[in-house]
Order: sequence, then C-alpha cells, then structure tokens
Amino acid sequence: MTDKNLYSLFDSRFPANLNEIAFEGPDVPSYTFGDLINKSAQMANLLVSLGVVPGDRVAVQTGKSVEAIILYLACLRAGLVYLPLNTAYKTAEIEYFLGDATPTVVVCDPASFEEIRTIANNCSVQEVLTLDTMGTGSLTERAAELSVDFSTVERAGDDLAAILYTSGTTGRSKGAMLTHDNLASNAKTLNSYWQFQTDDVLLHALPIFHVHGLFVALHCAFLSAAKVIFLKKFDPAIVIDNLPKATVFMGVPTFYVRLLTEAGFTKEVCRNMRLFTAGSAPLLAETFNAFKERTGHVILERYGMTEAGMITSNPYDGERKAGTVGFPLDNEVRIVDDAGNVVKEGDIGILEIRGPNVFKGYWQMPEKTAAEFRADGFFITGDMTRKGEDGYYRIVGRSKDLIISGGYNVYPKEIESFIDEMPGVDESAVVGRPHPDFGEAVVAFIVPDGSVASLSDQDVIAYVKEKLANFKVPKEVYIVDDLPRNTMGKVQKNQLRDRAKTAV
Ligand code: MLC
Ligand code: AMP
Repeated sequence: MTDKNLYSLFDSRFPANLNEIAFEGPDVPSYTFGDLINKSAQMANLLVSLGVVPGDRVAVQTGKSVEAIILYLACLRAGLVYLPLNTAYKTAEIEYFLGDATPTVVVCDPASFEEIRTIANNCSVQEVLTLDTMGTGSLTERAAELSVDFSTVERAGDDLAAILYTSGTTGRSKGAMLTHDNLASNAKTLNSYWQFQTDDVLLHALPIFHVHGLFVALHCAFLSAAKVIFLKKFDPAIVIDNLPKATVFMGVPTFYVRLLTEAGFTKEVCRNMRLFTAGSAPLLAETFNAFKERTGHVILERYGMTEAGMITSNPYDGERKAGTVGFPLDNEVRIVDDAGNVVKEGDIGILEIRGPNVFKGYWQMPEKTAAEFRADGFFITGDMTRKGEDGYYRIVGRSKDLIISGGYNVYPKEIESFIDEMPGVDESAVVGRPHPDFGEAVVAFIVPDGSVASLSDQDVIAYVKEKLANFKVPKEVYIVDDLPRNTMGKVQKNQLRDRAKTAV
C-alpha cells in the first residue's frame, strides 16, 4: 500500500532543520518542528498503549493549546479518527456526539472531567484524559514518560482522518467523514493557490474545532513549514499587537468587523502582511470596502463547508471582488434547479460539487448520505449560487434553513425542538436576522400554551442558555399569539424574518 497518511505528507514538508520554530505566541511557549514530531510520537504511543486501534475515534473537547494540535497529529500518526468538538457544547450535546460517534478515548478540559466521565460510563468510551489550555493534564503528563519513536501507521487515501459534526436540517447533527485524501487534496490546493512560502508567518486566532481554524489555516502552514503565531482566542487588541510579525491572517467576517472598530488597526500594523482571507459566512461589501480603505489590503473571500473543505476562492493574483467567492478550486461545480437540472448560465440555483475534497458520507447515516448525493456523485451543498458574466461565483442564499452567526452554523429546527419541550410553550419558530457583529443573529418567536403564567422572553433565553451552546441562544425572543402560516399550514418564516428585522 502506498502510504496516504496525511501526517506523512506534513512530515515530508517539515524543514531539514527541525530546530526551526513551528509555533510561538504571546501566551504559549515556542515549539520547534522537532517538538511536533517527538511530542506527537509520545502521544501516539500513549493512545496505542490504551488499546486504541486504527479507525477508532478520539473525541476532543478542549480549548486552544499547541498540545491540542499535537494531539491531532498524534491521532493521524496512529491511524485514529480525530473528532473535535466545539468548546461551547453543553452536556446534552456532548452526550449525543459521544453516543453517536462511539469514540474509544475522550480528551477534555480538566474542569469538565467529572461530567464527561459520567457520560463516558454510559457509552463506548474506555478512557477519559484531560488537557487544559496551558497544555497540561493527564494526556501530556502520561505522554511525557513515553518514547519519542513512533512509526506512523500507513493509511489508504480512503481511510478516515477526521469526523466533524455539522448540524442538520432535522435538528440532529451529522458527522461528516473526512478521509486522508480529502484533507490532503484541499491542503495542497490551498497551499499553492494562496502561494504559501516557507517564510510566511500565519497569525492564528480561529478556534481549532472547525474546518477553518484546524484544516484551512494549519494545513496551509504545515505544507510550507511556515511558522504559526498561535493566539489562544480572537481578541482584536492581541491580533493588532501581533500583526506586524505576520504575513497571513484568516478570519470569519466578524473578526474583520471587530478589527475595524479598533483605532489601532492601521495600514502600519499590516505592513508585513501579504494575505487576509475571509470565509465561513458572507463578508459584507461594506466590510470589504472599509478594510481596503483602512489598510490598503483587499480581503480574499473564499467559500467552503465542513463536508468539502474549500470549494471556491477569489484569485490570489487576479481581481478579488466584493460579494463574490471567486472561482471553483480543485472540484467540479454545477448550479442546478430543484429537480437537479443545470440552470441557464447566470441564473440562480443550488450549487453541487464533485471532487477529491468532497467527504465520504455522514457517519452511520447511509440514508442521509444518499439523500445529499446525486447518482453521479455530485454533493448537494444547499447553497443558492449564481455565476456572474465575469465568471465569479456568488453565494446568494441558502436552500437549507440555516443561520450563520459569527461563523457558527445554527439550524433553527434544533432550537425549535428544544424550546417546544419547555413548560408553557405551545410552539416556536426560530429565524435569523441581520446582526452588525455576528452577521446573523438567532431570534425566536414563541406561542405560549397558557399553562405557565407570564412566560417571558428572559425565561426562554435562560432555558436555552442552560442546555445549548452559547451561540445558539436567541438574542431576542418574541412572545406571540400565533405563528403566520400559509394555506398548507407551513410557518411563513419570511414574515417572521421581516418582523425580526424591523423590531430592532
Ligand atoms: C459568542 N457568542 C455568540 C457567538 N460567539 N453569539 C452568537 N454567535 C456567535 N458566533 C455569544 C457569547 O456567548 C456571549 O453571550 C456573547 O455572544 C458575546 O461573546 P463574545 O465574548 O463577544 O464572543 P467571543 O468569545 O468574542 O466570540 C465571538 C467570535 C467566535 C466571533 C470570536 O464566535 C468565533 O471564534 N467564531 C468563529 C467561528 C468559526 O471558526 N467558524 C468556522 C466554521 S468552519 P453572553 O450571553 O454570554 O454574553 C466553516 C467552513 C468554512 O464554516 O467555510 O470555513
Ligand atoms: P459549515 O457547515 O460550518 O462548514 O458551514 C458551511 C456553510 O457556510 C456553507 O454551506 C455556506 O452556507 C456558508 N459559507 C461558507 N463560506 C461562505 C462565504 N464565503 N459566503 C457565504 N457563505 C459561506
């Protein structure tokens, strides 16, 4: 078998001098490429000693640390399937993911050890290890005692490297299965399309449990053995402090909106930068233009999704256009109508894609997988798209009922199902409204059933906040007598969106 382990690809690009710095940051120690190799070997040895075998899942819910990245590399090396979880997820959400993905090992923050242990006792999990944002915990303590020699396990291109959960229209999250080939092909495409070089310095402020921060940003850096300035979280002041040392920055639109509110964000601090990229949500032309005006830099907007990595990108050398996501990368694309027929050039339709970056399917959901692929292998993205006369693609909406808030996806159905269970609620409808900071905000309309006197908006917010991740909590709740419906009885969400828009 020719080894297609993604780690082997990274390793082949690491520098000859392993003492070169791979990661540094204002509040992390420096790590050389040699450290990445040795420490990932130790962690891989630890995981193997726990009895995990290639194909087993390792679920990880930890804050940002370089050790968490090393854990990702260790999983790749041992042939395990890395399963990162958003740190905002609460108990009920974690319970679902662990029950569905049946990981063998879970790594969590020491603060949630007891809670995760309790969940783990009721499912497949054999071992719970801890890792905090300082890089300490039972994972690193136990790994430090083990050998720095480990032979990376050979993998076929089609073997799973990671499972990333993405919320679904029905309210149940689906685990997107990504193979070593999927990740390698997208990494190589982006690394060359965006012209990464060894002397690049990536300023990293994104979370590391999603495609954007974990794969797009880090894989580009690894393939050029470029240094990463690693920030624990996005904080505009810290980003500004570190920008003069960097050449590349990647962010969701909210990052750029927030940077522009800072007086210290100037052309001067961006003097060494060669590339700013944006994605995960639409970048407003207003932000694009204000950014150009302030810094002289033109943000490169690209479009992608968990299931496929990056799909289109504005050009590196050519004109980057506001409100567009550029051209297809290394995948075929077509724009179709509801019946799956290709629309006339220039018309709006749903984007379908096929290529080496497109995932293998949803974990243990063959029906859902089949429903989202065409017979000829094209994946239905659910994004309403138009190709302009200039050849640039534009994402103009979504056929899926999805809200994107600060770069995080929220499916209304999940929140509606949850709120409908609340005592005093008859039914609910959740929509998105424009939000100056998060792009879109979650808003809920509630019809009380009369059983609870004076059910208030704050009661509903508190109820959701206790059980669901913070970015899913409605920013506003409206108590109404009934929901607007059409003659078929379907809730008219457009009317609710208009109401939510005019109410603020
Ligand atoms: C935080 N809050 C949010 C939120 N993030 N509410 C809605 N949407 C969000 N995204 C809540 C907090 O709980 C808090 O509520 C209040 O808003 C203010 O919090 P904050 O301190 O301002 O939040 P902060 O920690 O600064 O986080 C904001 C953020 C973060 C923008 C930095 O959301 C973020 O890192 N987003 C990036 C998401 C991302 O990486 N997406 C990539 C997906 S991959 P309260 O009530 O407690 O005050 C993908 C594919 C692709 O989509 O194409 O890339
Ligand atoms: P996720 O499931 O978190 O990977 O989110 C993927 C979704 O984010 C896509 O299907 C799009 O709807 C949206 N998205 C990503 N990038 C962009 C962009 N540049 N413009 C508009 N929408 C985007």
